[in-house]
Amino acid sequence: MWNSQVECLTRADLEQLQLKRLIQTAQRTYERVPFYRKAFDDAGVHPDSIKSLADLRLLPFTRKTDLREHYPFGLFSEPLSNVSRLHASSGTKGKPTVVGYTRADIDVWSEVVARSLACAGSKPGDIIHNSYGYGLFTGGLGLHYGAEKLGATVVPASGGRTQQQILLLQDFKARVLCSTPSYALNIAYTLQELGIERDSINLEIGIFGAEPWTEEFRTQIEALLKIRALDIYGLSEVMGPGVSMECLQGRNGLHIWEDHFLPEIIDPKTSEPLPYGEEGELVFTTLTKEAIPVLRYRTGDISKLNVERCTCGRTMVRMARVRARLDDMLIIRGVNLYPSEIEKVLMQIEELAPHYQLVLERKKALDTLEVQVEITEHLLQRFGKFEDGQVELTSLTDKIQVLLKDGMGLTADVTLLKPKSIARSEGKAVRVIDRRRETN
Ligand code: DLL
Repeated sequence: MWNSQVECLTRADLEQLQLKRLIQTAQRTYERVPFYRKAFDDAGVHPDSIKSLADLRLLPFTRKTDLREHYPFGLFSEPLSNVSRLHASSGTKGKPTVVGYTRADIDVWSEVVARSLACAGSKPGDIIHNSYGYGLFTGGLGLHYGAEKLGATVVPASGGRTQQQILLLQDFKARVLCSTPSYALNIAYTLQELGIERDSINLEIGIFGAEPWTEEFRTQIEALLKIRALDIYGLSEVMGPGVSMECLQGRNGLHIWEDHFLPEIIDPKTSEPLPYGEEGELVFTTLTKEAIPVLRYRTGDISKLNVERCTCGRTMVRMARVRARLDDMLIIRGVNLYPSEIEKVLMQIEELAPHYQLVLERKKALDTLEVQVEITEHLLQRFGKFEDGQVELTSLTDKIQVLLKDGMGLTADVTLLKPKSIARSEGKAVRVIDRRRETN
């Protein structure tokens, strides 16, 4: 364990620390950020009203739109002269969201990432190959600083140029791979395509996150790369990677570093807090952030919390693997579902490769879904040419349609593709192509 004193605090001591820090954060935001002062005043609340952790529910929520509306630095609680780093989202849905870090914020971030790496079984002296993108995205630099703090040797590979990355994996003999799960799969498939033996690389542990992935996806990556794959979670608005991490011993939920991030689960419709064990929207209040503290930030991620003691000895609450993002929910002819539910079905079919995309269109006011998925190289070899396998491919298509219909009541078109038809991920995979606006 990187910091057992903190990671194994009694719940009572932890809650005392959280309360002290919550009050400080409320004061900081009230005194320094006009947006929060107004929100407090509008709700008739003052930081002095906070007497216990339960009073958290008095505080205002923060949403992604609030960051956008105060672009770029309107929610900062420090002058830029005290901000040593900026990160930003790609801004595909409008203005990017910008976050900043003081020197102390970077230290805390490195600490929680070092804890996360150790939690996954990494240790000082490890060679850590970091394929998260470097740049405005928090993945690359976030993992990098934490790995250095741990005392590891970091290979700052970033995303892309996969063949070169494989060469580095072979020659530098990294034990730990940090990447999105979809990029790890890309590496695994590229190894196969190049005819490179798995045993020419030294990987033992994968630290995968930044996008939703299913247990079935984990099984595939672990089998192909012969590693233990662990889930890391985080978001830029709260810090970046390292808000929570699955432990090697328990592998049943991700420990939230609660001395820095105070979690809640709320009902997304009523905004009311839900008890431990119930699924809802994950909300975080930062407890130590200086540059841009956030109160009750609504992540849009669906999860639940488990406060039972973990076999690893850590007392920090665990969040369930993020099932999906609220805004990723698809409504297809009255059926509500998330991409991960389709992924689960596809991953169980032996003849399919784990490369898929979901294409949404709107035809005569009805939403339609086309599931595009690649067949395995192995199946293709059975026919020789894709075109020669029509009979088998038709029956496979029917089988998938029945599984989707029986499993989730979903009527979808299924298109089978040759291996390598879908663009390989180099960072966060694009699973859904939404053409509903164009086709309406
Ligand atoms: O993705 C930070 C990160 C980098 C996490 C590297 C882990 C590893 P953002 O770009 O701000 O930050 O995206 C945050 O990504 O709200 C989730 O929807 C999703 N996400 C992150 N980690 C996971 C995960 C980084 N382990 C958004 N499982 C979050 C599922 C995840 N979704």
